[in-house]
Amino acid sequence: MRIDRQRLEESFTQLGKIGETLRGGLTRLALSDEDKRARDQMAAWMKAAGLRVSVDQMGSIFGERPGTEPLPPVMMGSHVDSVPTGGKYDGQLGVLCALEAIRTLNDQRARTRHPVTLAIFTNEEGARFQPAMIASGVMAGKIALEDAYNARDKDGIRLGDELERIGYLGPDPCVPRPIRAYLELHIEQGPRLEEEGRSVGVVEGIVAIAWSRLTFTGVQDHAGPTPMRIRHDALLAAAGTVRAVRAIPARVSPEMVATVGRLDVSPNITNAIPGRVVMSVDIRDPKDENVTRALALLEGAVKDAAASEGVGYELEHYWRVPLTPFHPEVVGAVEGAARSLGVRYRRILSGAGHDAQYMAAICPAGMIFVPSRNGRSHCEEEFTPMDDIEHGANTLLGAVLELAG
Ligand code: HGY
Ligand code: MN
Ligand code: MN
Repeated sequence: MRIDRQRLEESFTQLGKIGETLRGGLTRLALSDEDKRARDQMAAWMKAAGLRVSVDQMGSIFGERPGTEPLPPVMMGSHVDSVPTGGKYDGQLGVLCALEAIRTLNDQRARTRHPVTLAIFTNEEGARFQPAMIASGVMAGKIALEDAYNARDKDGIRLGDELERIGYLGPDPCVPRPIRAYLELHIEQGPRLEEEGRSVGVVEGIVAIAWSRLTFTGVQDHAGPTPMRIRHDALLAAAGTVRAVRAIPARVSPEMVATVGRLDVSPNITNAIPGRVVMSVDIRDPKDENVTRALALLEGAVKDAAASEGVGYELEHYWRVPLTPFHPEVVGAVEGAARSLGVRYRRILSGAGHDAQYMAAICPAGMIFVPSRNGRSHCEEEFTPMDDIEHGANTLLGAVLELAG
């Protein structure tokens, strides 16, 4: 049984038009009008595939294909929201390969013991609303529903209000449910598979992730008459901290990554000394204890930067996900499918977070990676060749058949 490459490619092209950027990337922020249109398109395709479609309280969409027995479903999921000027493969590829797997089961009139469900999780990217993976986080019982509803974007708009506005505030409780296994096909977003000429990554787990929000409060003042000796410049403390964050991984572990991606300066004009800076810190490592050590180093660097410039600070570690190993049975099913297809694969750890990370807390979970050209992602250059997508989608189909019986 093989997926229909042509049909998959057509759906990819069509869905990719929703939120497409001039340079061929994707800007489809969670709960935006583009996200709504993509959700509506996916719901229509799911209905056309005969799936029973439902929406939960976090707006996640589920399409269930019945099994022959009343058993917990095998769920294939990912997300359709993107980062600003992101790519068309991150998230979108996973939901479309899952749809194609179901369409293939329908073509072949295949009957599985367990039902097979397609899941589309809300706000995986954490680009518009923090933290990332918020809907699977609520479902896994790691994030309170009210806290998720109260998450606000940079314009102060509430997640809960946006769910209502686009018509995806669903009735179904967003709580753990019986799931036989969760599978997510995703792009690697790193260079390894391509470097080694492999089409498929059998993902063994996801690294530990910590997000912090850091606010420096200095003294806003006039850039002209204020002598240097009496300044308390919030941006100077922030600049020192950006360099300190960059230096942390080398002091902790070769696998560690640390990133300052967001820097909001106010009042952010030429002729005023910045009184306030808000910045993000993203730290990841395969070992939880290394992340904890890095956060302690961050704390020290922030204290020094604030003290030397005489500014105040607030450092909030607001999101932490532990190293998440995937379930051996699911990893085995993925590896078995790749092997029986004869595709070149390797076992691999994910440096990016995914909904599978939270799903692993409530059911056996696993992932399938396909290569990213030059390892690039979260950018308009994101690309995966169709041959690799075909191998990945067939691996997904094989793993689902194995797990659903
Ligand atoms: O942050 C991540 O790793 C994912 O792209 N949300
Ligand atoms: Mn993703
Ligand atoms: Mn992403």
